[in-house]
Amino acid sequence: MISAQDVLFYQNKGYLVVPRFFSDDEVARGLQAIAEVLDPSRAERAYEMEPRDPQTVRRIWSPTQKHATFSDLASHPGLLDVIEALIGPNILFHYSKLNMKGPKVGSVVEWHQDFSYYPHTNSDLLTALIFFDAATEENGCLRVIPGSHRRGLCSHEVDGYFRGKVSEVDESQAVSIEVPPGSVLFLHCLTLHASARNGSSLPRRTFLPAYRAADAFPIYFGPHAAHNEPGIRLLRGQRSRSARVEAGLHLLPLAEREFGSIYEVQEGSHLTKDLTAMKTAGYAV
Ligand SMILES: O=C(O)CCC(=O)C(=O)O
Repeated sequence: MISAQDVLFYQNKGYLVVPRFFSDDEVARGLQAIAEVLDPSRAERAYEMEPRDPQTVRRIWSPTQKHATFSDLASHPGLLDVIEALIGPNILFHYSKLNMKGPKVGSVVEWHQDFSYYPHTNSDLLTALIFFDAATEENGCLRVIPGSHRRGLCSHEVDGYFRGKVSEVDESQAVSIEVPPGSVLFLHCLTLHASARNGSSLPRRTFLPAYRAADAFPIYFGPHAAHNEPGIRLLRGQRSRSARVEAGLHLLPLAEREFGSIYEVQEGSHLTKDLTAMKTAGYAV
């Protein structure tokens, strides 16, 4: 469990790192589950490849629906204890994804706030980034701008359309999240974050289950957000009979064309791509 000081840190900075939260055995089970999901004999190919190296997977969509190890990790009681301390007792599972960040190719993720992709009535949403490998600057660790969640939602548009990235960020404020395997980063949905290309010979595989307070309801139902809703599950506490609403304007992620992942909309490859395979596989941003 975390301390009152940890909760204050999260409230002030918009993130919290718990090093070595999961044991080496749990990490090994996660890596084994990745290998099983990617086994070529499996009929379902629910993943996205690196454009620069079409043999390398960059993203497994909805891993909690593909392997029990991931749904068990996402509902791990110790993890939920931390989440309860950060967003309250009534916790919904929102969606999940797994970023592979492969050696030498692992794609760049540009600066963004997760909330821009799926605005809700309030901002008690967070993602737990569970690192299966050591994360270092060399293999493209996550970078965050501490305190940026307190400055509201930035525009993520280019030429009047949602492109899932913020162009003006003061990178001198950025902190690199370098952690050993098994560590967890709890990330507020409004905290600006990014990661560089993996230039190293080591992978940086990260499982990302996302959560929200039960009284946070989606206010945007475009394709890349609405497909998560059927998978919403109550993990702890009670469902809410009312929506808690934070004042202010919520920008909506109105893209020029539907997209399958954060990578595509940031790169602009969604403007030309055939998205049929992603729609059938149940993708997540
Ligand atoms: O794994 C990363 O480097 C970035 C994760 C992220 O921001 C995302 O997938 O939305």
